[in-house]
Amino acid sequence: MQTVATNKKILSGNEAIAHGAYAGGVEVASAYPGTPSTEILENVSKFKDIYCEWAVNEKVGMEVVIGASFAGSRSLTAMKHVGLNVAMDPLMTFAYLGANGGMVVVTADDPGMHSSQNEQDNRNIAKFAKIPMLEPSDSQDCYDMVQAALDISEQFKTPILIRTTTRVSHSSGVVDLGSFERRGHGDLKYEKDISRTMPVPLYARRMRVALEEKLAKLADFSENSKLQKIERGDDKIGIITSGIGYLHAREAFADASILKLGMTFPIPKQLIRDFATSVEKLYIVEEGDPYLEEQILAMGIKIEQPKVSLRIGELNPDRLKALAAEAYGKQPIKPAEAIGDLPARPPVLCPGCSHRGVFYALHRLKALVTGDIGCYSLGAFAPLSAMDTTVCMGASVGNAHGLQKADQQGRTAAVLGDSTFFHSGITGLLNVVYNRGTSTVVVLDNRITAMTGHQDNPGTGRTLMGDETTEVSIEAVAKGVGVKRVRVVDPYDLEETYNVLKEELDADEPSVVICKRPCILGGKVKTVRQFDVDAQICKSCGACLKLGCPAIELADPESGESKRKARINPVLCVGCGLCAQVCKFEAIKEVTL
Ligand SMILES: Cc1ncc(C[n+]2csc(CCOP(=O)(O)OP(=O)(O)O)c2C)c(N)n1
Ligand code: SF4
Ligand code: SF4
Repeated sequence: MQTVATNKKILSGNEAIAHGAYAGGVEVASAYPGTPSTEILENVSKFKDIYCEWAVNEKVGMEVVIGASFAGSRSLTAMKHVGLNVAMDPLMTFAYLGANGGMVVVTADDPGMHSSQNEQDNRNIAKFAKIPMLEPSDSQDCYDMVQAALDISEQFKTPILIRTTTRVSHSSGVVDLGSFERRGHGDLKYEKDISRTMPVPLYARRMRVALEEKLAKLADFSENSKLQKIERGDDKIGIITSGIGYLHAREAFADASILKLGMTFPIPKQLIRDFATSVEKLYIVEEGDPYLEEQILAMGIKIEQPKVSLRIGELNPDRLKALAAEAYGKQPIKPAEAIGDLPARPPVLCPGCSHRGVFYALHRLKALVTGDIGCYSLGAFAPLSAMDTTVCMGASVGNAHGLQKADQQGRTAAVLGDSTFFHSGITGLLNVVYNRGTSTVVVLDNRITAMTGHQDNPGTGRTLMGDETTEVSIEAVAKGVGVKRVRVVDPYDLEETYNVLKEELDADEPSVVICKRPCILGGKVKTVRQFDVDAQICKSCGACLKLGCPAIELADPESGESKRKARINPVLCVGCGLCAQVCKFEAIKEVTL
């Protein structure tokens, strides 16, 4: 047992989850990064007595913590909402097997899609997977609920889900860490009992029945749990809410009575019934799907159906104030005016980004590009305009293979990053080789997981805990799964990149082109060069602008020239030299620093 001083700290929800995991005795944590969950593991890694790791994908992360739970250790995995889709296969069956050591799964949902390809409410997954779920509203809840969740998990022998949303994950608040002793390992250990760990039909059918019995017990627990709180106001309006909805409802409906549900699966039916009968009008405030609403309606309870819909996007005070105005029969609130006259700035790859040259070449090759998820998704936008599709992590490879098998004519390339390749690109590639495909897979190997904030991955040679490890070679993996044509190019060399891509796209067998250059922001690149445009030579042809480098601009209109010439912003230029390679007139030259 290790004693930690009593203290209060300002913590984001994600930091508070990490602190809760520490206090609650988590011994193993494994996760794959994804906004808004990434900082959970980054903060867990600060507690040296927790073993933690970046898993190659969420499914593996889930499997690792299941293994730790088998061993009797407390464990935690965290992921963004779409990550839970990847991890569903082991989770669904682990619900049958049940936890030994407490096992928490955090799903960080992203209403409003700040940094995600879809909006999905993973509260539905708790119900679907038949595992209990807690929903924190703020950082204090995050801290407390991780510890409560670990206890519930062990008490009921079940994995447990904690659902946060972007605001809960990223907002900071004061957390009272209390006076605690980090919980030790406890008495649980691995004990061989295949009737609990092997869901062959004989045992799985029994487990299925036991699971329903467990859910009934969890429903009783939910009914009487301190996680459910009633704040009595007047009895004219009652609100049932959870998660961030509670904070917004508290602000907008200052006088109302509120039932804040901390445990939202199973829901406490009797508590809800009693609360509903204690108020005149009942509203449900929840971010995302009508998850609570549908279950409460199914109980035959009357709920107000306001005109103001909360379904799509993030909740915010304005939306809740509009709902409150409607509920109290007041004038509708005018939505806040959008700030005008700000120039629209499309998202762009950083100056000197190693992905730029590849997209420039693919555009010139008129390739259909099945893309993937990473910084390189930005290759879809003008002027590069070189990506056609994005579905989910790793899908680029299967998508390209499908297009080819459906006889799509012309050049097709699957483009994905190094982290995405290790996450789920490898299996797609294996499928191409096995099924006699001819796809070209382009791996944009910038030696880091850039988009989520530069986390290590199997290609970087370093673990989350800072240890050196085997640096997995993408080239060797590609050859290992049976690809004969594997090429490595420097994407800063436009001619080489173009020629190699052309050859491989035209080849009638599977190929992999690894475009290798570290991310300019990864800390591994030292900027020592800079380029400038000689205005005397520049013919205003605009060729350099087609690279979409934010450092290249047009001279001011008042410069007096009939055509605006290109110029380079020295603050932004990092000297990749791509623009000098595309200028036919040699107007762009390296300058001495
Ligand atoms: C299933 C899933 N997990 C996590 C994410 C979050 N995510 C978006 S891009 C990305 C990794 C990108 O890294 P990499 O492929 O190396 O490309 P880079 O950003 O470095 O160009 C991650 C983890 C996601 N979108 N989907
Ligand atoms: S962070 Fe790195 S990979 Fe992402 S756009 Fe910038 S340079 Fe490119
Ligand atoms: S050298 Fe050219 S392309 Fe590269 S960062 Fe500078 S301006 Fe942009």
